[in-house]
Amino acid sequence: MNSKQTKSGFVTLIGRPNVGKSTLMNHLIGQKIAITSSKPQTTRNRIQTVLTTDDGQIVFLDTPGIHKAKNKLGDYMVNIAERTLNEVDVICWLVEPTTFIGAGEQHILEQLKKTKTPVILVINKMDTVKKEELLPCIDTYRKEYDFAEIVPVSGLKNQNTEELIKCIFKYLPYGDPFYDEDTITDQPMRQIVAELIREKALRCLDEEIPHGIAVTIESMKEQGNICHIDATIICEKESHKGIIIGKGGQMLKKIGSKARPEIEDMLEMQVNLQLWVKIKKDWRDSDILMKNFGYNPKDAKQSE
Ligand SMILES: Nc1nc2c(ncn2[C@@H]2O[C@H](COP(=O)(O)OP(=O)(O)OP(=O)(O)O)[C@@H](O)[C@H]2O)c(=O)[nH]1
Ligand SMILES: [Mg+2]
Repeated sequence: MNSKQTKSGFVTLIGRPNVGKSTLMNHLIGQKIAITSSKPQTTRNRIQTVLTTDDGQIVFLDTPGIHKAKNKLGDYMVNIAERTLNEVDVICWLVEPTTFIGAGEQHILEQLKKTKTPVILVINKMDTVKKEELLPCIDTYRKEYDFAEIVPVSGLKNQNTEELIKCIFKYLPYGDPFYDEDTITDQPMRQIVAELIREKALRCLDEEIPHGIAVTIESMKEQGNICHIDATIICEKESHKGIIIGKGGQMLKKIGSKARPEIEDMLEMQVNLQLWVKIKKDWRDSDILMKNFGYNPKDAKQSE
């Protein structure tokens, strides 16, 4: 069928929180699957997406930002991210375009030194600096590690992303695609809906609260041309519940009205979205509650 031999393999996107991993992944596959926000620690689970081209297939793993964890959820997130390092053909390490290598980057460098997997250094957000500022940045990082490639990109503005894809293919093994070409992600629809609601909550709410919320889908039923969705926003404190609901329910309404059109676009049908708010004290430090909200501590354990 194919005159040309195709390549296929797994590529993880790792880096500190907020460097733009999810934004880049969405642009690479040309569809919004992972949620993004200006607040660190947005992504909490490994999210797999698939890019199929004439050259073959790349399976991307978007991961939570690697940070100093302050609770069990944080540990879970960091373990999920670091675990991918040994499971892939290529590691893309995303960094900010600066010449300062902080403790966070040093920690990641130490993890990279333990693997034999080729590492592509992706200097993201190149749109925020002048071209001449990139060279010193490249030099700084080159001294720290023997990268397979160094590629500046802008995920947000889609700059130089074709070049990144070309570089990735260089390091993938020859082989048949893992998934059929229509496959975009492994995320179940309910999960994507829950994440879209969490994204809107993250974007609408201030500082402290977003880190303590989770979203669960209680029910999702199609009736004729309408999909009825009941979802619950979980938070940690009574005071947070008040803020999430807002005066006269205004905040909850705002979150719902931002999430609904995106869910409708995705499901290609009308949506009736009902949002509820519940308190689960300290859920981020409870194995049982975390598991309930889709963060199974078992999944984060190293398999070796
Ligand atoms: N200017 C600029 N901003 C970007 C770029 N990529 C991402 N951002 C912004 O950076 C912020 C974080 O983006 P995310 O994609 O959520 O970052 P992340 O690395 O997935 O973050 P975590 O999931 O928290 O680890 C958002 O406000 C993005 O709009 C870029 O190339 N240029
Ligand atoms: Mg992310």
